Amino acid sequence: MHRARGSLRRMSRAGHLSLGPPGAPPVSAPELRIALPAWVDDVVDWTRPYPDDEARMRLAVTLAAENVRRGAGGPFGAVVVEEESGRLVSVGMNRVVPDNNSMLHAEVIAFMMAQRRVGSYTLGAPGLPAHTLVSSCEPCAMCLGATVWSGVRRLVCGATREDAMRARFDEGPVFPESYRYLEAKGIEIVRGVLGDEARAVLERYAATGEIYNG
Ligand code: AZG
Ligand code: ZN
Repeated sequence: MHRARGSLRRMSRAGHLSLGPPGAPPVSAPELRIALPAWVDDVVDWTRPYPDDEARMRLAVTLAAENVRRGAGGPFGAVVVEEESGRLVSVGMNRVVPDNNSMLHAEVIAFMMAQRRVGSYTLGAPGLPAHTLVSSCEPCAMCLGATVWSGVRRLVCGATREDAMRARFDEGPVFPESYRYLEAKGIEIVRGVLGDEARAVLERYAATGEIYNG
């Protein structure tokens, strides 16, 4: 391919995105594909119900731990379940580094997959059952915002924001008022479920892994 000197023309590994110089229109129609890694199906049992917060959190922490063990991303996992039935709707794990995408936090992936699956941009759409997000760590600023618009009715957290910051992650501007805002919207918040196990994954990653937003 001819490359003009100083041009920012680039082709992604998948060949989807080609950018010209700043200000120029894209050379081809951009496309972004977000996929879960194949190992997810070795770790996740999609057929069983996850009836309580501990069972749900165990899966979120397992996803985080496997992500670290396989060198597949940051030490965060998340799941979306139907609150009443315990049916598993989606899972997510941090994919920032392998996919070169700062948005791909575990919670965001779980929300996107869940909304695709139910066929609605909100999990709170009329006629849908109530949904819960279970995250191995309290959400960062981006994911807490995403939680508001996801349509979930409950948020269940494992490790704390302080645990993540101790592992050198910058979790952004999250304040007690941020949580009060969610509660005022009718979202129930539960903290500290399997907190020790979730923190241990953060600590393991901090010893060796790349801190991409510290
Ligand atoms: C993060 N915090 C949470 N909660 N989840 C992720 O995927 C993150 N990535 N960086 N900080
Ligand atoms: Zn986040």
